[in-house]
Amino acid sequence: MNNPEEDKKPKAEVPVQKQINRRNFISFTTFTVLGVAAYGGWRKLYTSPIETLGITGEAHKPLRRALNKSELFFRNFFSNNHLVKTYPKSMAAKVVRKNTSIGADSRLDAANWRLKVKKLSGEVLSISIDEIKALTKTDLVFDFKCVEGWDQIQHWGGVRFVDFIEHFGLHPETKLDYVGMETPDKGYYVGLDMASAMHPQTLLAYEMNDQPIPVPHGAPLRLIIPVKYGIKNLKRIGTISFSNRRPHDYWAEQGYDYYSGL
Ligand SMILES: Nc1nc2c(c(=O)[nH]1)N[C@H]1C(S)=C(S)[C@@H](COP(=O)(O)O)O[C@H]1N2
Ligand SMILES: [Mo]
Repeated sequence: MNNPEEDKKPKAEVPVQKQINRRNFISFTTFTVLGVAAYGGWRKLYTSPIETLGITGEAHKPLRRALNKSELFFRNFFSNNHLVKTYPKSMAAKVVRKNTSIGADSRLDAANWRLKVKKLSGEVLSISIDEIKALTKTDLVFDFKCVEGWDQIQHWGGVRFVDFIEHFGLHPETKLDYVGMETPDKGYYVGLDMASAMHPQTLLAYEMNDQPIPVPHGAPLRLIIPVKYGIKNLKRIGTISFSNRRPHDYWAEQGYDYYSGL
């Protein structure tokens, strides 16, 4: 290569065909090396384990890791103490918009409704609506946002999730990463990261505009979680559970963002 004799020779003396062959060889080699690398990368992704079935549209783990990173960024950016903007009661809509009510549109058996809370010990609490109403009530007037593109200032009342946790001694459960909530018939379900569930404005709501929540809006108890889009605000809560694995999530299974944060 570094033969000085060779270097001195004018370029034109190298036969043209030879030059072309060398170029061809270089591009072929480069192409092959890149190709093998790309195939290897693709193969690695293709054969990587799939995320928990049914969640995040079954994304492969490396992709999920990228998603987790953006999720962490937003979690830190909107820290636990970051409060959502609130409004005076007078600004709350009198006619509240209604959206889908999957798992919450059948007749409500109010007399037999109980909130089931699955504790880590295996014990299942069965809590009546009166027990929940006996706890400190918090009102919240905020701008409710649906991913479909509408928003509305609404007034909800209920017990803060943190106060509920405190009252029922669920501290060990809050050490886990996720909270799962389902309708009594399991027709609709959401998974929530613990930080958002424990956000000081997250409510287990039983009132809308100072009245018991009407059935179309999630009677007798619904989730109001203002740091999330509407899809996570589960109506007619039946069961609450805690886990280190992502609980299944109705809309994430349809391809929506699992985190669905604002
Ligand atoms: N059980 C249940 N909860 C649900 C839904 C649903 O279909 N079923 N839809 C969600 C969506 S997409 C939105 S925007 C809000 C709408 O609540 P609203 O009907 O009281 O406006 O409820 C959320 N909670
Ligand atoms: Mo929504």
